[in-house]
Amino acid sequence: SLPISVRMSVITTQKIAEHNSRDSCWIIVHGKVYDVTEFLDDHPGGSKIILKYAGADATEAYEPIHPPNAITDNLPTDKHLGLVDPNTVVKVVKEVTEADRRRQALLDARPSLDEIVNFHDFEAVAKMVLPDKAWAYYSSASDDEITIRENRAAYQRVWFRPRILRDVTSVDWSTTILGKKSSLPVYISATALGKLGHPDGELNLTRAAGKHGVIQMIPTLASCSFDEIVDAAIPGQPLFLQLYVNRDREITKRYVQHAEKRGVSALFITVDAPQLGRREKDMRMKFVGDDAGAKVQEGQSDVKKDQGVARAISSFIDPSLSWKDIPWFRSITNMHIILKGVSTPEDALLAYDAGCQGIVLSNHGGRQLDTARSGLENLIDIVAALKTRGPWPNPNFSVFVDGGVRRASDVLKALALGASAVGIGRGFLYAFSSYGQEGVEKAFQILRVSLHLRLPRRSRADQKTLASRRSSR
Ligand code: 173
Repeated sequence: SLPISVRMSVITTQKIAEHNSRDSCWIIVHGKVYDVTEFLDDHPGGSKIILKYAGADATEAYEPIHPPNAITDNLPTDKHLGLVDPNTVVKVVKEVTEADRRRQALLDARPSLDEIVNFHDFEAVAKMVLPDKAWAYYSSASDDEITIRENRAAYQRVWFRPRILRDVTSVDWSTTILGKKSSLPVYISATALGKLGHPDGELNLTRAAGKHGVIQMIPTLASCSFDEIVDAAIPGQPLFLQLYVNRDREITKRYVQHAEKRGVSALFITVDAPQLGRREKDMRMKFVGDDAGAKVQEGQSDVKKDQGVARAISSFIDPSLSWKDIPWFRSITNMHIILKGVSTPEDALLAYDAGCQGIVLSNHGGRQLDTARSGLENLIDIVAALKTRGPWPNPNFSVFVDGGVRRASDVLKALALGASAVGIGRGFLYAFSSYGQEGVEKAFQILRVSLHLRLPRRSRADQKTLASRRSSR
């Protein structure tokens, strides 16, 4: 076959602009032209948003909430019409809106990174600088948001009984997570739609993680494509993958096998979201902004009004997923298989007996079943149940916890109660939403210094000099 560049036709913007209606709707995404007429009613986010860009360039609206390959993968190839003729593109200077100006002012008013001392500070800055829709999506939890609060409260109800007189001159918290080295007993848990928070999206995490020896779990619903994220990793940087299982198992199979080929070593299958929780903060955002009020009054039937960002893009997730599917996953991949979203000893034992390599005690950051118990509390019963099956800690079965972890002391509590490592999602998300990659690096540093780890960069000689200076003072 001919190379793509020869086969692709070149289309003028004038021609594209003629296809600006429901009867014939062409759009431009990343310099390519697509006929989406027949796709309009299948678009998970509704047809109205596409029609807004009919005959024009939709890239800017498309970008934050779709991975680059979403359109190429979902649209039949005969609807890929060709390339925009660059000679016909009129460069429009992007109008700076009032909202843009307000956002820039908020970014300018951020405290300097030096002033950030804990994870709560990142959250406060993120709330201040994020666009309303992004904040609503990231921070929302289901129903009355009781579980998300409980996730924090659970850590605050656990008290230390510290042992004394142990030599703690050198402390080493580095560990192995599913056979991969990690500088901390913490990994970056998957969170969707990173570009709502920062133009580089998930790459902020990948780059910071590579630099600091932390493991990132790549989300299925990242804003960046899977390959962009893997390409941003340094050689040998360990990566895990979070998986939402598609109704079309062939798509899932291709995705999983591609990930394995690219070196991902563990698959975290999300099992607590067969249907998405009602996140009311996110849902209300449908009605906020430009034309929202009008839409309600018109009785618009096109946009499903009970949808927030998450629901709009989650229709591919298979609610029929069950224990019967686990052997199939084992048959398509050699990656470690971990079930993410386990809450009971019964299910922990089922996962163990099904041959999984681990579980994450998680309630999806309080975003799924409200009043589900915290992972930390569930940990106690679950570890007790697993001890009946074999040695503990079990080298072949890891138990992770996520939800509400904001401090190094939280990490220690989870480890003391039997967790192999803990996941942090929103904490790192807020760090890059407010300060990009540097924010994530600062977040790692906050954990490190709170665990009283020496910074790795200082040489031994430097440390001796420092020590003698201190003692001569
Ligand atoms: O918690 C979430 O928002 C989430 O997991 C999700 C699920 C489907 C689509 C987008 C995000």
